[in-house]
Amino acid sequence: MKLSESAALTLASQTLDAFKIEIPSWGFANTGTRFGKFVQAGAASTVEEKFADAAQVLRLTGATPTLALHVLWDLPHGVNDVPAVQALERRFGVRAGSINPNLFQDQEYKFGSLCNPSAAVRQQALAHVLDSIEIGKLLGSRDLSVWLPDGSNYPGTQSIRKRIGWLEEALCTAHATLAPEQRLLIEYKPFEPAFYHTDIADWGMSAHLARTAGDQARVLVDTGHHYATQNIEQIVAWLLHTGLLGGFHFNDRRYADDDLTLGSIDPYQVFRIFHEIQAATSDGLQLDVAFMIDQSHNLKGKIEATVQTVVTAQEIWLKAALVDRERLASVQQSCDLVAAEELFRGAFWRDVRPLIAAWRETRGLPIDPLAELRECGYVERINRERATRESAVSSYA
Ligand code: RM4
Ligand code: MN
Ligand code: MN
Repeated sequence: MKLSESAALTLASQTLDAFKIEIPSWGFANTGTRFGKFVQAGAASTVEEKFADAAQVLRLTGATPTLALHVLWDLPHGVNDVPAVQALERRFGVRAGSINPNLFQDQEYKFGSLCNPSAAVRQQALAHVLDSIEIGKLLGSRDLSVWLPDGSNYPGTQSIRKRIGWLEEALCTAHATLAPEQRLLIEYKPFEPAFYHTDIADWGMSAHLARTAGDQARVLVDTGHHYATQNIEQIVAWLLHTGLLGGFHFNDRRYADDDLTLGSIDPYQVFRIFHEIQAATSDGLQLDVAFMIDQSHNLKGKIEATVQTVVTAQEIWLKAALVDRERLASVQQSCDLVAAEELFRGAFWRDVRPLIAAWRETRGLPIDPLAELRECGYVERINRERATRESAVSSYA
């Protein structure tokens, strides 16, 4: 049944009020490919600038109360940097979000971090993870997102099974130090930087490690970390069913881990993922899934790309909320394939922008966040102010 206009507006308001997505601090910094890095005058090079930019995105979209932090880039002195971050939280009205240990930049990690054959290097990596957990505790930030670059490039050069054992051991130790409200999210990725084997290559490996580590461990799905034809929403459905879905790193891709803007290549895939989550909620599953963005804006303006991403997420989340699930369940049950597909596609094709504009108006948000960003002069201002200092390029390719 098609909703009346006023029922759709009410549903839109409830849906959008509840929708929050975390933005990454590194999305505001200069990054690039492993070839040229094209620096932007207004790119953030300090954690203060990242918080300032995040506050703009929150002001424009109303949906991004937290900022994901990468320990090495944002808290280079570990727990000692916590008071400074807390001051920024207060000053900019943005909270610290997930904490991301960095296990891929130090020279010691050439042959791996938590899976390195050297016990000393494994210890160093574990100590960094434990520090990151401590940072999370002090900041009151719930999720620790662990991504490892570990793997090998050539067959026969490493014992894959020994490395599994080392990883299990490290994650169990890390899990034991979590505060009761903290979670350990384990991210997988099929390849890159390793090109023969990656120690946590897919969701099955993450799921096993999460179960082994303990009750507070979950799987983190980065949408860019799959082979090209993989059915990501099916993985999501399995993780929902098994209670192991902890969160997402959203981005889009055409080839590999491209870190392009969410929904820029395949918005229908985002819709299908969002549908699985909302269907699970309406089926009564208790979910606690963190929505995070993990993108690298190499060519687009960084704040502009972040705002565009959040707006796209709001649009697609609302489309998924407009699926008539009761009717869908009935046509699924009777195997009326075309009716089911048309109902599903119909929600995807619906232009929800007027509904979102109406919601923004009632919440005192700019009706067109991208236009407001252009008009408010913030980007020009930071381009001027930040142009004078040495431009820092993050090593993140
Ligand atoms: C990895 C992975 C991690 C991210 C790093 C920078 O590919 O997606 O989540 O923190 O890149
Ligand atoms: Mn990621
Ligand atoms: Mn990635």
